[in-house]
Amino acid sequence: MNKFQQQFNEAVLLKQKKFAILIDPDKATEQHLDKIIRLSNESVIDYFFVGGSILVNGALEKTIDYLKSKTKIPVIIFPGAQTQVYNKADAILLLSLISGRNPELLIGNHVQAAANLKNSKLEIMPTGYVLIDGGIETSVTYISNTRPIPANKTEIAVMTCIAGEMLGLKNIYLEAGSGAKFPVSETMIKEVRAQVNTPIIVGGGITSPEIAFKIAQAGADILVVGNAIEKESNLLIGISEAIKSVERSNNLIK
Ligand code: 1GP
Repeated sequence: MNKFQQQFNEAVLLKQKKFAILIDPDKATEQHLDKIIRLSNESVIDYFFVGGSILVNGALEKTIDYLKSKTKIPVIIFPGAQTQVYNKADAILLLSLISGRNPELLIGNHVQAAANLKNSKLEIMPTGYVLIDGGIETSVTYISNTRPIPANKTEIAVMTCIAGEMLGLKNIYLEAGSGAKFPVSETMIKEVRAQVNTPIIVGGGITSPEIAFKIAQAGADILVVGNAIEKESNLLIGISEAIKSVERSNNLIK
């Protein structure tokens, strides 16, 4: 039933590290997707996350159909809006923007989307979405009309994540925002890891294997990379290798 949530939970228990590539349907040409799919077969990619802040009508469906026709890698919708629900994906992150104080993104949109989600066959993955300042104003802070948690306010981030877990959210997503100048800090990831038991997803500003390595080592269970791979698709090989090397060294230590 909850296949993907179980995989995420197992990643925490077994100290596995998962790698997700974020595909923005508006930017994804077939040529780009083909390249990513080919490279994905040569290295380890665990998930495609698909979604964007603003989407042209039909782009989400088209991208998911294309991925599904060409690869077996699971597709998880990472919705930028309540309309981004499509049955052919495998699962959807049901995001509650718990770092913000915008009621629509805490519960309003969920009410609007509830009937659609209930009728879909998607696995619903309740996720506390926590925006952390990544050094520039990103689309998500602008569109959500919320302020991110300052990068050095680890305590606020930790308490936000604890509250999210206590409210019953199954995953925590620490998000520096697409195109962030700097990713979520290792200190913050380590502290959150020490205080919550849910899987921790980290994204935004992961632009190199070195950064991915540090983020995985700090305690992220699932790492999400978008922009860097959009610009240079070959990077996914090095990033995948860096993430999986942390998993291997964890398993040696066990
Ligand atoms: C996913 O928004 C991120 O959490 C993706 O960020 O595009 O900076 O990799 P980048």
